[in-house]
Amino acid sequence: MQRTLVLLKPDCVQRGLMGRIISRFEEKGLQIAAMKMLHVSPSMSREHYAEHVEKPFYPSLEEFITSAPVVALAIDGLNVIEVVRGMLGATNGLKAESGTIRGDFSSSRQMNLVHASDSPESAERELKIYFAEGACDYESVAKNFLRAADE
Ligand code: FUP
Repeated sequence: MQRTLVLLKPDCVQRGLMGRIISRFEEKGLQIAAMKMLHVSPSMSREHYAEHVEKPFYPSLEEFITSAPVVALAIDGLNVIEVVRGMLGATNGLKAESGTIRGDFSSSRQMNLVHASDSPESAERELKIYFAEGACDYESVAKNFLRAADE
């Protein structure tokens, strides 16, 4: 089992797409372990996007991510980091395949609706930023109908 950090970004909140996108994770059989709405502060943005802080597009990215609330989720599942990245599609909504979240709902590189951790190391780091208090461990009653016991 793995845990990943997902952020529904300000464009997702403002466009009223939160429910539809959370549903896709639930429908896939992934387990939501934590969820909250918050404003990302400039210092949280710098921590989250540490690898991008020196890049020319960073000021605009910070302005966007702090412009309205986001919804942070911790999501559990088998191989969930790769699975969720696949569900999101390519970074640029114009290039993301149809059937992916960005491919279906975004036509922008910056306003691509959802962030998800891209590696176990990123997930550990990002989960600490948004869920320092931890998440909820619980057993899914549907689990025996989501996968075989040896999967
Ligand atoms: P991703 O891992 O798909 O979220 O994408 P990146 O880590 O490459 O980029 C982080 C965020 O910066 C993305 F949401 C898109 C944004 N970005 C820009 O706004 N402009 C750019 O030129 C590149 C990325």
